[in-house]
Amino acid sequence: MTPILHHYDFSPFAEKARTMLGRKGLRWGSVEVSSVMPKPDLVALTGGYRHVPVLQFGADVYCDTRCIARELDRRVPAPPLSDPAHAALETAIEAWVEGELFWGIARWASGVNAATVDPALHVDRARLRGKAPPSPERLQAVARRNLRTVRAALPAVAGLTAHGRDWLLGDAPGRADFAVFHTLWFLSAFRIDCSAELEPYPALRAWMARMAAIGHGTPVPMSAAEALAIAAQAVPDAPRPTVVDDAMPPLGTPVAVRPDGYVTDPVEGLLVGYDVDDVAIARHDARLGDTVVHLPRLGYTLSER
Ligand SMILES: N[C@@H](CCC(=O)N[C@@H](CS)C(=O)NCC(=O)O)C(=O)O
Repeated sequence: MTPILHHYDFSPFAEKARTMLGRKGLRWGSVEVSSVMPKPDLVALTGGYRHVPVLQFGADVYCDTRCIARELDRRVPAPPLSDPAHAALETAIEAWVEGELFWGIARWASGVNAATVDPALHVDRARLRGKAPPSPERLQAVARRNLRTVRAALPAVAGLTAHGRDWLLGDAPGRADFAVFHTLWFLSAFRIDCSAELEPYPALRAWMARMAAIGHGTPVPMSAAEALAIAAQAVPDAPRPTVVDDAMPPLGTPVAVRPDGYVTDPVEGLLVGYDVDDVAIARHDARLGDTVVHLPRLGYTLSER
């Protein structure tokens, strides 16, 4: 079954997913999503999740790049995106760079580019945080503060290449590589390129070039209408066997799942499966029929309805 990625070009998390699809050498349907709300087709597919990227296999919808990586490794095991020998370090590095470093770079690069991007982006992102739209002066002040964070974090990130090998942890690119790559890629995603900050780190820049050379596989442009029609015609996969975890509600419970830290609609439906990493929520929609939306457990809050 052909994977379909819902994404937009300057999204770093989408770049992570595109590079993972490239690592697998896949041909994939490429659906362009708006970078700001409203996103009626994406939200119809996910049942409320508005973030990007989202990966679709038929009537199964995978939200968040960590959930996407796990599913890609299940469906297309070789080459793996994660190395069991380094799983703990991969998780720690992913959480660190996609937290502290990512937000430093995002606030700095988007502040520097405040006047080069659509003003609707600033309004949308402030609303996503439950805040009023920022003034240009505020964006500049936030950018400057965050450059301090970036400069303090980069030496430790560069230290990941000090061993002189091609990839950060093992003999092949893994979750740590994809996480650091898309975070640093964001330095160059806007019109004013901020990647000069990497100049003191030649080994890191050489590693970035190796990561970029992985490419994106073969994206095939697809309309949102085509992707939704594929979901409507497909039947979701049977849920995988569920681990026993008495902290989770029983299967069949109506639940709502929402990303932490954002003002956004939850995904609502029936809990039909979970493992230690992800939850599976069954939904019924008049247009799409039955779908199953998959989300991570970490970074999301699941509540019983
Ligand atoms: N933890 C998520 C983060 C996704 C994320 O924050 N994506 C950004 C774009 S890079 C986003 O969706 N921003 C708001 C939007 O596009 O509506 C993941 O790993 O996929």
